[in-house]
Amino acid sequence: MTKQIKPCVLLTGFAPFGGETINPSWEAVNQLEGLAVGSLDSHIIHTKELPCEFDNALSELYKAIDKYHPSVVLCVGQAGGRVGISIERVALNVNDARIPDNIGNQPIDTKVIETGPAAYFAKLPIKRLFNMLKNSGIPAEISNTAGTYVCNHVMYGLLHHIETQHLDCQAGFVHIPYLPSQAAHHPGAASMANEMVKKALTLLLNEALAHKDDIKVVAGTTH
Ligand code: PCA
Repeated sequence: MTKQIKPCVLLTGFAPFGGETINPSWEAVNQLEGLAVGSLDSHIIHTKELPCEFDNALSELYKAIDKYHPSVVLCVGQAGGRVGISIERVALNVNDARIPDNIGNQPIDTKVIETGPAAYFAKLPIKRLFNMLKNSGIPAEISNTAGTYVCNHVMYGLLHHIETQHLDCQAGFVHIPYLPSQAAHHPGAASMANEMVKKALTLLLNEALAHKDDIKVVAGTTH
């Protein structure tokens, strides 16, 4: 008899980087492990902390996807200075690191995947997700750049993996602001409390599970 695996979603966060001692993405994601989401609690949340390291972050992510066979993969990262939940529209096939990663690698103008296309769009109904967060009273925006550091690298690798492995899986990336305790050390920077980030992530997963198709609304884009 084959073992029945409960349908699941995979949420990832990152290790701290760039001199910070915490990463708000893992602080929130870690606390959602095992929670049920979706209509009638159809899916369970599995979580994974990714290292802030080029290449290694992707091999860890692929291992988790192989292990769980998730219906949705949502990767989350810190973008200090952004003002709300930043739903990423696109990942570029470029690594261009402003600072070294956590093991000292600093690729400049290299490709994420040598033979890959220039970009991939998120496989999520991003406008619908944006609208839903806004209507739930959570600051949000559509972002047109995930940067050129480890987060963009992970988003690109994730979407390339899903495309080339023909996985039936929704996938994308959101950047989140600093936690208030971090913003206290970055005068003028916006922040979002952990409770609100967790609520936003849960709402995003529910909405993605409920709808694959997008809607046409104006994006609150600043990036
Ligand atoms: N943010 C970085 C990498 C890890 C993270 O949380 C980025 O935006 O690339």
